[in-house]
Amino acid sequence: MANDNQNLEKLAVAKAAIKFVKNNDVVGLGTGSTATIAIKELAKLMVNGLKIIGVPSSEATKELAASLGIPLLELGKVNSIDISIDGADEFTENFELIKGGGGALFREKIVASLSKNRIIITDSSKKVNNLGAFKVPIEVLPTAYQYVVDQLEKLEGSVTLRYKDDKIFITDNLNYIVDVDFGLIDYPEKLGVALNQIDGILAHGIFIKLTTTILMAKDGNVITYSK
Ligand code: ABF
Repeated sequence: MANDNQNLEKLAVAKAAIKFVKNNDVVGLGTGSTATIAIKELAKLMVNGLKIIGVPSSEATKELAASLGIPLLELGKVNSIDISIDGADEFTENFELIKGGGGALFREKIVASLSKNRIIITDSSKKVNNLGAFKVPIEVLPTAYQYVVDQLEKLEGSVTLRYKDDKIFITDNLNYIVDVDFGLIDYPEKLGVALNQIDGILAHGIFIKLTTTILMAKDGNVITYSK
């Protein structure tokens, strides 16, 4: 559970992120605790007249947004998003991210890919020189599980099937998540390409060239990294 200071940091970056949202924007709504705060702040602006349409990146976000009265579009029926606001598990100053700690990486990646402007909201604990301390979440089709594990091990990954409450974690898309330790990743784009070649992987949590702005809370300030 985040402490008060962490919640204040999340609120600060959330408030900074929603300043980028314009009236009548189609807004990609991220997943995770920081994105949740941003969604609640967006709902407050709607009370003051902001008009947006949301595109949720998970069932949890869909339920939250619906409960706040945010009009929603179904991700599968959207061909363009004006701005998306989402969290991350790790990021570098080269705008390389690891996402998927919350298990929503596939839809998050589709939302980001559809977005003209992509805002990542984080805190200083997520900033790293090299990705990899956080294991790479990978969404795997259950029917391909053992094959994918073998291929990941050939890439020198140490594979852990994700569980939740003593049961295998099942994503919104009815797949498994494996968390893979590749050690510190010197060439994340190259690893991402290799992962994309493995049949049975729906998506991996290495996000490259999918971010335009990173907002990082640090010591009461918001630091902006922009491309
Ligand atoms: C989501 O934000 C996930 O990709 C990532 O795991 C999570 C980070 O969550 P939090 O903001 O709670 O740290 O986009």
